[in-house]
Amino acid sequence: MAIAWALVAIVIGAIALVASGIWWFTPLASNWYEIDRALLITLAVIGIAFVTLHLVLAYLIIRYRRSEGRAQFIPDNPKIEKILIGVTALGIIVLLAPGLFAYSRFISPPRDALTVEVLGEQWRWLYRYPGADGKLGRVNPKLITPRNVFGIDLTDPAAQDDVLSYTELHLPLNRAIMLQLRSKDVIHSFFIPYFRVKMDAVPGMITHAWFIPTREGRFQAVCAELCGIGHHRMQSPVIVESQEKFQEWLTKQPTVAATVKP
Ligand SMILES: [Cu+2]
Repeated sequence: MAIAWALVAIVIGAIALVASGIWWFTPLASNWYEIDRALLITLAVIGIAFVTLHLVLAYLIIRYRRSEGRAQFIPDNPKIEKILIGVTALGIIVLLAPGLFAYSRFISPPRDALTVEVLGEQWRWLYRYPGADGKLGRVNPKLITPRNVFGIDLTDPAAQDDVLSYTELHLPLNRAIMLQLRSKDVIHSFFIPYFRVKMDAVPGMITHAWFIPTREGRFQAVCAELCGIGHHRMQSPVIVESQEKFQEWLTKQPTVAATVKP
């Protein structure tokens, strides 16, 4: 009996926790409402399954406890099996479909997106913007020095006007952003919770993630992959501002030609 009541208490506690909202999502500040929708549908499906299964189990424990006689053994029941298979299949479809819609959008970024390079290293995030030519210059890990932390190929004409930010990520409001991620040492994961953006930065390869910031303000990027003793301080401010303010900030930042070149 105690087990049955414990199951009921778990169900009530779980519902109260969700209803209280203390661990609810941060308010969305990007275009990725599909991701929130997929999460909510997942929560609803597993929530219904969780509550139903726990309550059924509690009921069965009480109904067939020893003083009430033994439960009856039924070798098989095709009708119940058909219902269970049908409900389970439906549940899996409802769980998977919204994620596929979100994923199809995720893998088809807008063509006019602004490319920003994010470089992870133990333990900070560095950013590089294309200059007026709209193109990021070539990089080569062999060219990395304390001065040229990005490993930029200084002979590449496209690299000269690249703009570097060693501390903050500034983004223009309502403009599609394509992040291009690299790592210099171990696997990091670039995560901006308010934007629902999270992508691994892996040594030896370039990864991508895109989004549209839809709210002005200050946000935070963190590392979501345990990457060493300084992992907890691998974070940086993310500032979303109007196109004009963004442009003003960008022109004040050091370019490759002005700072990295000897
Ligand atoms: Cu990290």
